Amino acid sequence: MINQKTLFTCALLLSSAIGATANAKPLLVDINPQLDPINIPPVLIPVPLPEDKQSEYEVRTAGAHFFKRVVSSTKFQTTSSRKFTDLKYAKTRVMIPPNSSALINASFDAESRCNEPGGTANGWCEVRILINGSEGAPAASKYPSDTLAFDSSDGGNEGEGSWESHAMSRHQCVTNKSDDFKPVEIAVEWKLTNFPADTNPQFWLDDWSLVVEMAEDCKVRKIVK
Ligand SMILES: [Ca+2]
Ligand SMILES: [Ca+2]
Repeated sequence: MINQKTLFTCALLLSSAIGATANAKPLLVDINPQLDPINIPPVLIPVPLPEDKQSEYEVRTAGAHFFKRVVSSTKFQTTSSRKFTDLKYAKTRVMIPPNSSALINASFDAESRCNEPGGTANGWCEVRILINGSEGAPAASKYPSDTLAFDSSDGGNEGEGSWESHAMSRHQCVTNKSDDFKPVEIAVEWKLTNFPADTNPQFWLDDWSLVVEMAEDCKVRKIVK
């Protein structure tokens, strides 16, 4: 789906940044899978650690599904925003029953185009799904610069006719400890990432669907090394 999305890692010495001893082991950090490693000089880049440590992986388990909603559109939208903004109409609200928890599963698929006329930047077009105010797991956008490329411009090789079909899903346990139903909003946001400021890339989405499901009694386990 993303031809140039090649994972690479950079050995990063953080001893001075975090006050560790000179004997501290180098920390391996994914600095940017979307960038072409051929064009990046092999230097140590001072990537700040996120406030809360990333899990190696996470497991969410629930029982039977008890709810499903599908929001969809056949009308295209475009954005040139470099900051996350709402994908119009791709938003809905569900209700968590009193004194319960639910696994909320949100899936999004669309016809997509991500292009920069005349440009050669290794930019990408990013989507995130907010569940109850924060990005559902895997929360890729929470840990820049290794964020999710829903689509990419392929270094300028994508054009006005580069329509493709892409998909993603996000998940979250939401607990309602009250005696009333708890409203929870699910919203799709989109933006352009890593394009130079003086360029005019465009992100197109069309024929999209947002599928929201809930399953009863959610438990989450985060595995951190
Ligand atoms: Ca259409
Ligand atoms: Ca593409």
